[in-house]
Amino acid sequence: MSELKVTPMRPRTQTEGASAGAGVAEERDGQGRGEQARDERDRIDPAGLREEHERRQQEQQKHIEGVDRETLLRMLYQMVLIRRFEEKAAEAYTLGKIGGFCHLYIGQEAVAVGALSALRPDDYVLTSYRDHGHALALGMSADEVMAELFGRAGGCSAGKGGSMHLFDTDKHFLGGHGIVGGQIPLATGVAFATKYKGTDQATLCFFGEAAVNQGAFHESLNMAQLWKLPCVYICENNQYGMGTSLKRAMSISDVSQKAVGYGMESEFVDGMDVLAVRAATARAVERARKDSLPSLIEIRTYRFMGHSMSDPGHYRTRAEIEQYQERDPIKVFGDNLREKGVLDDEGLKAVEARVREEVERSVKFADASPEPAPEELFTDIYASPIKPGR
Ligand SMILES: Cc1ncc(C[n+]2csc(CCOP(=O)(O)OP(=O)(O)O)c2C)c(N)n1
Ligand SMILES: [Mg+2]
Repeated sequence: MSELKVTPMRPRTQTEGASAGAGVAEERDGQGRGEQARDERDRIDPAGLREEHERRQQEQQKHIEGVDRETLLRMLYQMVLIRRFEEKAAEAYTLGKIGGFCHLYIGQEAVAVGALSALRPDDYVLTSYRDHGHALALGMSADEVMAELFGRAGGCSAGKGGSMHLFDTDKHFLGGHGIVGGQIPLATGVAFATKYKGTDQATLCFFGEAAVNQGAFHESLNMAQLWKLPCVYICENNQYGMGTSLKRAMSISDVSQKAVGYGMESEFVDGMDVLAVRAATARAVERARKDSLPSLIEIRTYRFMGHSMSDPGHYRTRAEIEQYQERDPIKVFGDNLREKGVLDDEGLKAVEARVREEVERSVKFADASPEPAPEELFTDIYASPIKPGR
């Protein structure tokens, strides 16, 4: 169907069935015997996983040779920054410094960092509420992102958006959206606008796999292919929509196949390999820029933390999480960079130290930043703001 190569990662054998371990299947709401039998078939095979892990490790080492050192180190820095930033955000949340919802990206860092590394600064980016990683990977400062999480005036959305509504027009980052799938038609419209204006900008639209069953996704893909819009649709398939596993909610498990019905190019990528994500996105962005054509990329990933800060996690087992943590995208990349001599232990420690300093500083900045002033209540709400008292 396309010149893009699909690299299957044995999706159905390694993942969702893990919670069939002793006693856990009964805990899963609404599952019958048939489902449990399927879980048995899908049970994790540790030896197979290890073998695959090693194979992918070698694959990434080969990719490292084709990317310059500065880019590699920047990607590592961004991934570590996202991880440590979010660990700090989780701590601040439990201290009551962050209100409302807060969805962590830990485990998925390679997706935002790899994909956004393939963009030009004037390309557009839209994503869901799980947006801290994208904002940081786009170069937004940890200060303004942390202050936004704290609801402070120094935040990127002036403290009125919070965790789910990060935004930066200078960086062409158009949100941060709380409605599942809401950003998909918006991104389609942005791609339409750039095409109408005759620019060669690409638009990247990130969303979770649970958004794919929405009508808006299908309507958007249909229009994008029909009108040849330069939009790259990136499904971050972390395999769960809140507490519901993909296989309980979707009739097929390979999201990339959804493109077939619209005659659109598609690709399936390992989301634990930052360089594989970068390469696949670069191919799709080139298609958008040169040929004004859309693409769908399914990036198979995993979130190590709960859906949000209030997730009891009854729908999966610790064993399943640990299986994925073995393929932690930051550890894999760091190990490979060391193996290939791009940096040594000291270099890695220096990255951690720089990141820690940046994150600590962001908390101080957010703490010191004032609450938004009451008179700001009506600003930045509509393009033509309603004047108070009218
Ligand atoms: C239209 C709509 N329906 C339901 C919700 C509630 N909701 C918030 S997150 C979520 C799950 C989305 O999962 P997915 O798209 O896979 O993204 P992930 O959270 O895994 O990143 C749901 C159902 C919502 N915000 N918007
Ligand atoms: Mg999901």
